Amino acid sequence: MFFMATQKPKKPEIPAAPPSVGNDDAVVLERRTQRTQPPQMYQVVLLNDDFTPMEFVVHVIQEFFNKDREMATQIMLKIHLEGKGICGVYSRDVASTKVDQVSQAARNAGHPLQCLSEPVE
Ligand code: TYC
Repeated sequence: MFFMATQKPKKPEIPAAPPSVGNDDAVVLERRTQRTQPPQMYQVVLLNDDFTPMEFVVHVIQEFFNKDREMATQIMLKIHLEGKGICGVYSRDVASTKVDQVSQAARNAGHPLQCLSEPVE
């Protein structure tokens, strides 16, 4: 069995700009192209603290942000030296899931590691 659409798909409407009057009194209708904004992206950030072992942070970055050991170590050292560091950039839902996963892993291991996400400028 198959179903047929009952309505023709509608073309997206492009809003017409309000009529403007030119020098010669002619009415000009401008077309404005509709532009869809790309979705807001979110960077997932780890914060430094004095207690979480470096090895655990490297493991977390490898595990949840799919970095190799060398890159994970570089990111961890940057956080250690500068206070915070970006581990990855994702859509809002994925970023939120990463924050939850990292926070849970840190809690389970008894470390105070803080993870958050923030909109990319
Ligand atoms: N500063 C921690 C230490 O010296 C290491 C560390 C790095 C902790 C990065 C958290 O996000 C972090 N053991």
